[in-house]
Amino acid sequence: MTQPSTDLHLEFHGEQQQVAVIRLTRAAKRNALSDGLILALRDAFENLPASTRAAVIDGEGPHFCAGLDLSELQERDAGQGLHHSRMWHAALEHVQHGPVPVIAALHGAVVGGGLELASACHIRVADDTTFYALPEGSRGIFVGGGGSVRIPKLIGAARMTDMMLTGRVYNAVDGERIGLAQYLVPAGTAFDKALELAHRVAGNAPLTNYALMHALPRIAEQPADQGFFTEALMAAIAQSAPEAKARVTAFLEGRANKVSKD
Ligand code: 1HE
Repeated sequence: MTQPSTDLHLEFHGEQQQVAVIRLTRAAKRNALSDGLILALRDAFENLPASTRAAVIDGEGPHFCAGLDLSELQERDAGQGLHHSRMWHAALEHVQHGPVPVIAALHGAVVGGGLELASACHIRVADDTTFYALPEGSRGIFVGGGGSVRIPKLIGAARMTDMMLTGRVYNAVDGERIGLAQYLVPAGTAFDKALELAHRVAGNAPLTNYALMHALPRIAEQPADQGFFTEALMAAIAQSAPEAKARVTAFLEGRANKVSKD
């Protein structure tokens, strides 16, 4: 484990401390992701207590995250660049395939590596001030934090190519329209909405959340025949859990909420 970073704040919400809030606290540098901050993020996800059921990531100050700390970019040769990118991959793997679903609360700049971080999360909530860009294209570099794998899954390779070739910036409304965020909320309310969603997610059966984080993305990559088979295995495992049986019984006995459009 690396040294605790003063640029990352961790707190817990809820009676059982079931929701972790992980906040980038480097506002003076627009939450730019230094090596130390990326490693701290990895460690935070690796060491979440067993009581944690969902997490929120947000950023202090007017911007979610300005991406890679460009002041650390200068002195790397090719080999070091390769290892640096793999370090980001390992850290964001802990976000995407860590212990719990992660909800990103977005506002202001969500750019470069900031968008790579957001795209490793399971749900993105953006407020009206949010804007998205991949300035790597104009800086003469390439994405290195998993963006070329994850971002096309959200918006398609054509839109990502356009963002990098032309420096196109998407505003909050268009970002939600193309799939960069699933929720669009008034300015200043992304964190509250993300926290509300995290509490709902935390209330799910753990195996359902596990299936959505670990089985669904793999099934989506599989040929249909294999996908159907993996789905059947996951369905059988999830429904055999005592918690699933208890929840279904509660509904049948009128003790659980109905689906409602309000
Ligand atoms: C930084 C960084 C950074 C700000 N690295 N120091 N990312 C970018 O190319 C985006 C670069 N940043 C910006 O375009 C703007 O800073 C923002 C739109 C995010 C915010 O603008 P603003 O006017 O609110 O802030 P600012 O005055 O530009 O920045 C405040 C300070 O943060 C300033 O330092 P100061 O010492 O002069 O106060 C900036 O230098 C500093 N700062 N962004 C380092 N990114 C795994 S590969 C990923 C590859 C990438 O992410 S490339 C894209 C990098």
